[in-house]
Amino acid sequence: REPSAPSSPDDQVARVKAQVVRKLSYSLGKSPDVAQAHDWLTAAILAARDHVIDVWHRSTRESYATGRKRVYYLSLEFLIGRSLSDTLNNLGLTGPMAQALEELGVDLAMLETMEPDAALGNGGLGRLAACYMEAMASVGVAALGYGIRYDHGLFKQRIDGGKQVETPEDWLSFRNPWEFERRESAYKIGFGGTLTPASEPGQVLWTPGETIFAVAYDTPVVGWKGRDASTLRLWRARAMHPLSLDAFNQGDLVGAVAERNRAEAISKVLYPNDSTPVGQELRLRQEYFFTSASLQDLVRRHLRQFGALDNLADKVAIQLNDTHPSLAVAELMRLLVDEHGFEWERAWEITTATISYTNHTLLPEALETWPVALMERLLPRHMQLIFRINARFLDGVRRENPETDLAALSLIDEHHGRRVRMAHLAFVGSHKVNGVSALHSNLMKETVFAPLNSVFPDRITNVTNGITPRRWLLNANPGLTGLLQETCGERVTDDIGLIRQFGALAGDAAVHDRLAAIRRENKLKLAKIIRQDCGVTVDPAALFDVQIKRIHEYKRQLLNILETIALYDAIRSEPYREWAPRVKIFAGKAASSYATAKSIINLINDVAAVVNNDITTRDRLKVVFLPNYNVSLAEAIIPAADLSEQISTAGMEASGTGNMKFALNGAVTIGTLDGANIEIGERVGEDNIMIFGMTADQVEAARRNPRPSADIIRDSAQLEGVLDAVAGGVYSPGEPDRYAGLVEGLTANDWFMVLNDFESYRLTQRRVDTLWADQGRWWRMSVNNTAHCAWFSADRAIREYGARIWSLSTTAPGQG
Ligand code: DL6
Repeated sequence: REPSAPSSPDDQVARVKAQVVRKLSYSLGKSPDVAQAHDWLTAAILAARDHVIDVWHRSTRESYATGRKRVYYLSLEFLIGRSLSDTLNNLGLTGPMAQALEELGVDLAMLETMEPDAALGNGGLGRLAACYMEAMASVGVAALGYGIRYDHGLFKQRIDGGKQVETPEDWLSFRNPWEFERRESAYKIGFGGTLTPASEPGQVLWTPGETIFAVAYDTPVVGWKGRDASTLRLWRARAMHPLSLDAFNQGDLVGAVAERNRAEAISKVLYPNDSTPVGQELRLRQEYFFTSASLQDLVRRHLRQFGALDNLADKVAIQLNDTHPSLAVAELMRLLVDEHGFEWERAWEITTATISYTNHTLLPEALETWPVALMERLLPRHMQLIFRINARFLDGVRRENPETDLAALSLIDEHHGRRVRMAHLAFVGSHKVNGVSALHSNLMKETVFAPLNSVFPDRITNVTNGITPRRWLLNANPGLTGLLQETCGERVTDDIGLIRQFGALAGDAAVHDRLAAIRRENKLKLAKIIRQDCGVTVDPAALFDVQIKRIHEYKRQLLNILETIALYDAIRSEPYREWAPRVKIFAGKAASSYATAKSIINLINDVAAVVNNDITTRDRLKVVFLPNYNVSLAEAIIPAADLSEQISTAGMEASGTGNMKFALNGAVTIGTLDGANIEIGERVGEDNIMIFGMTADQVEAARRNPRPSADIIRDSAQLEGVLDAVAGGVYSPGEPDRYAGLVEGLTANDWFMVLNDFESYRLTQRRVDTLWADQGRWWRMSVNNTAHCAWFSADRAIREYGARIWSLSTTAPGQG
């Protein structure tokens, strides 16, 4: 099932060249002599897309012919980034395309940097969905991802005077050459309206007060070596009546397009928030819109293929990526009961056997709930169904054990003004519920889901997250990939598990030299970006210490910058000591409404301004905040990192996936015993990871019985000085009070254990200095990280989902 190969490399180049020129002429209407760079980019994408389509059609035909089970991955976010480079790489066409373009006088690498990032996600959850789409195509799982085709993805971030400024993202401004609009696949999505009993008992006729269309846009996602292609089907909202001619003719130009604007608002913007649900109607409309369209679509496909819905669970697995698509439980019940005449019990059996749910956070503020009153107004039939699901569930529990605390189990939270608990709905309506790291899955059982876990003790399982090695190693780090091919065999790209053999070379000085040269190359590239974007010159010989992720108090960029200040103070007080030169690199976006996170960005930039202009520390310490963190920037930063900062408050980061990308690329982790850090530590060995700080149990105990902050500050040699400097305006002389509130907050309630973990973190950083000074030791650690992280491949994760959650018969071996 390899892609069909032309007879010789020269033929292949000639063929690709002809394809690009043809696209330029006949799809874009440009001749090579007048084509602009973006025309070449589009032509190259369209040519690559044709190759993907061949695979895609073959995959689709095959899945219909064999009738194998399909996985439907419902996610409000797909953080795709760029696609050209990965697609060419997966198809084995990078060389031929580069050569073909070169002969046309165009540089492929330059074109690739012009492709806009598809930023249809906030962070880890959305990037995970994108990795899984590619991994499913690589291991041979028939899959469709469903989401929303936002006109505007995650906002662009600029740093002005040290502060985050948000501007709209506009990835569609040059259209999206990867996608196909499917006007024929449009579904009606209803909101509001009235309910009347239908002729059959139990059935209800819902007459929505408002109806809009969901129109499909399909993008094929090709797997490694063109093995298979999955489909990403994103929904765009369209009005039933885009223009009211009556209103227009009466001069009411705004009223004439009011319906259109209201409808299209649904797919207009991604919510720039991944940790607190925005309690707004539009968000709920988005959730129902894409869930309903997706379920209608998969039910229609199933009926077309199999003629009946009774075997839905045998042929379909629906995975809910967090609670955003939880309404799928009620919507599938509505479709089965009201539209297809199933009696309740059978419909419930089918629903729960088909659906499963992944939880990605235990943060209370991120666990979605919706007011019953809002649900009743917007989705009256679904609210009725949810009440019925709840009543039957609670009745069953009461019958089994009359003593049970039903309020804790109920799908309705009665304590905060009657709200629907979406996580409970997803949990009760699924046959399996998974967490995303071993620790997180255990905490699910012990904390938020403890009551539900006692009723369904076999329901919670764990699938530790994974990342696609194609994007995050093969493509992002060609130098390291080349070395791995030399040392572990060419097949390492097909079977990432083979990198285990690299571990045998952990003490090999020649390998260390090669690694040092590769890393230096990657650092030089990053240094160029830093100079362009931050105006700061950094030395590639310095230790690149990196924290890149959403800015959040629990991720503790604040701990990092406070320790940076401590280091800065220490260097200044002992300028003649041999300090390991460091570049502290930060990047990440703060939710626009999250004032504390924005203040942390401001502080990092203020500290950078002071440190980078101080000649006493100039060769030893630099601090940079790279603006507009996105997938492409991560691809440039990760292969250049020496130290990976994974320093969340223990028990709060569900898994992390950045931690895996860094470790696979050979960075050493400094981290807490949190999320997947624990599993990384288990694999790479405790000598090859720098663990510090409190455990999740200790955090919990400290929250119940907090230590006075004065005591904590007294126990540290430097913390007091650091806090005083920040609070007193040393880093914000123009506005001395700028961080007084931030520091006051920390000392009043150290919820995220920044003060508590400070000293342990600081001392561990000094151990890092010592290890860095012994480069032989450092590269040994680096080799051991790369060699033992194949397990974090998304292919392994997908196989676990396939075996334990989706009941897929087999997926091909290999690949980690
Ligand atoms: O599972 C993917 C990713 C984890 O790696 C992160 O640890 C976790 O924070 C993130 N969760 C979310 C949840 N947001 N909401 N709602 O983004 O998921």
